[in-house]
Amino acid sequence: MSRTKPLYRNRGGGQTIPRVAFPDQTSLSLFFRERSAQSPVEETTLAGTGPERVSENHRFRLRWGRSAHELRLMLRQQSGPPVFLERLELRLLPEAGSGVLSLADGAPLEVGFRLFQHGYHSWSSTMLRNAREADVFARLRWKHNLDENPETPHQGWLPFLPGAFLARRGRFHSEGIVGLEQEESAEPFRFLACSGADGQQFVRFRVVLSRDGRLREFVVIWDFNGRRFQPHARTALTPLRWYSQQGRPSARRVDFAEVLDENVRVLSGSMQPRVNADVSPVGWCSWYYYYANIDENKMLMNLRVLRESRIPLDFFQVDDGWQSAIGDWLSVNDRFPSGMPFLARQIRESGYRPGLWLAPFVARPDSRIFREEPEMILKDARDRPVRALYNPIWGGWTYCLDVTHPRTRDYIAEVARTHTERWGFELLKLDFLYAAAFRGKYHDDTTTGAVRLRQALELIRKAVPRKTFLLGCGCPIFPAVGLVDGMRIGMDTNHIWSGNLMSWALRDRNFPTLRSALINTITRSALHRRFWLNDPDCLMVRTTDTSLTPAQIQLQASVMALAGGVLLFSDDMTRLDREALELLRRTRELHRRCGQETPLPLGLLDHHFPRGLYNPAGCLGVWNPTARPEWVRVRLPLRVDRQALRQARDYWTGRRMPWEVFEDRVELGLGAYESMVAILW
Ligand code: 9PG
Repeated sequence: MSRTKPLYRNRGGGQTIPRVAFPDQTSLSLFFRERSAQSPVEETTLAGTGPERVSENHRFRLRWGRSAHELRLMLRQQSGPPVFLERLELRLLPEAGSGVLSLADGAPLEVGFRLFQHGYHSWSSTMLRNAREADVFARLRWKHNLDENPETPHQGWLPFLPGAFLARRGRFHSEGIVGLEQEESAEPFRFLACSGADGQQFVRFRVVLSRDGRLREFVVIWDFNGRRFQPHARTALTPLRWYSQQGRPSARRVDFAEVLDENVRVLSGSMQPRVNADVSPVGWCSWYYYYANIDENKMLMNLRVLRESRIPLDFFQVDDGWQSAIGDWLSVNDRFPSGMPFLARQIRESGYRPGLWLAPFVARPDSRIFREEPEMILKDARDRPVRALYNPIWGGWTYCLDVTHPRTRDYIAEVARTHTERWGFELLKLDFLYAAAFRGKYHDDTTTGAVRLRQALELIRKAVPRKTFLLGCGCPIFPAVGLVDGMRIGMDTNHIWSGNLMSWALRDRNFPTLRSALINTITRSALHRRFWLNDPDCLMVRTTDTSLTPAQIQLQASVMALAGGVLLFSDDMTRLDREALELLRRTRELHRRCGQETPLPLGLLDHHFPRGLYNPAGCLGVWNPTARPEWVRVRLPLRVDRQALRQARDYWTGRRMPWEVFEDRVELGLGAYESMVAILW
């Protein structure tokens, strides 16, 4: 049972005014293609009010089902030939009626408000944005498609022009979840909208803010991804849950994180998430020290040191580098001469559950399946293989599979069965899953990206034993709920703190850095134990081969332990000194305590890197993630006992917390990258 209590509710209490009037103050447009998936996009308006809207010039009918906080839509094509659906756009009309999402109502114009922008998949950045920022994506199209939604308009792709001129400020897309907050007025306003998990379309939100902080545009977009739609067919649109509140629920400033937390908790009640583990598992992963340079001997050496260290672990996971080619998951390369069943047995005999990495929906041209089974490879309209990514480590372009083709489905199921039942792996890290949602000429052209991904994951889930731990990675968020046990919720970590020349040149907000990985770990806390167990990516404590400072390493350990998700070590265990091993041990101890709860970010929309995280197991972390000393102010959740705060000690040093405790916050001075974890009881 979660100990997280709702702080206030939308109904009752008299303080809350519903501000969004669905469906009356909205306009609706359907975008589709008539003759083929390549013909021009047409737009039709769905007119009318009340429970039904009908298209003006074509033959669509849309029914509304709505309760206080949920919107359900059903689309039907009345007659005519098949069409290819692109998207449905629902636009809130700020000017219609009284104050529908008119955020600047009564607020001074210069007061900006804040946006909670949620990313499309595991690696996509999730954080605060404000009206003066631009929605900056990587310059290169393929990089955008790698870790953002390829269907979301990509601004500023021209490589030689400074992006700031191209990317308009204040114009954002948020994927699956969006939050808006305007706090600086007499009547603070909060709005949150969230996609349901069982939907057939990805939902995204387009939000346009003017420089002075007013809301200019708010659009909900259901993405049909070009799917074919038959006459008389019906389709349910992904349900939308929303929450809005204006006025002060109590004298104290409520953190937006609490609104998000409460709503994701309610939403997850209508799903069947796989949250079975009492305490989130701990393990070792080969990637962040060895990358693809692994071999049997290195794996056995690490096993031995881990065993001798006596740090209790659940999983030992072999990452990328064992397979004979990307796409050929049934054969190993010659660096694993004794084969994978042997390695799995060695891992089990050391007392750990064996884990294995694979990227089941992509293939490289040098793989057997690419050469011999062309029907398994997804093609575009001009019959060229569809690129999933460019990975220099693998040798370059890597392509998508047609996951709807029966031959591909048989192969994927056979791979999943072989790895688990025949080879003996109990955890599969399924990577680059976003590829199943790419566009192309699919064998089944009635599927959307969200449906293809969900069906492909269902196939794997059904093929493996019930206890198998499936860890999603590079995976769009919503379709995976209920199918994976764990999910990476941030970009790859790294042994650098922040961006380098390359990330700057690419203007890449998802570039793998420790800073970015920790931001997502904090900002996506609400998903943990609601949708699955969050995986913040690996903890690295080495003091050589790293440019991280001891303070940054401790900050990493503080955030990862408090986050309570899957905790994976990823160092060469044979090279860690005593102090580093001791840090692993202590982090694991803290995690044991925090690993049963959903943590709460503190000041989620106060900074891009929120300054604190509260774990209901009685631990409250605060940090300064900057290179200069900082006076840190952290908002407190209602349920934290103020007396306990005054007496708390720092987990790392055992010293009394040097903070000043106020009614609604704590304040303290912290050095560069300094972090503390207060133990409250
Ligand atoms: C294995 C890795 C690790 C890691 C995953 C994922 O664009 N790229 O070339 C690219 C390479 C690696 C990557 C993401 C993108 O990381 O997140 O934990 O398993 O694959 O290859």
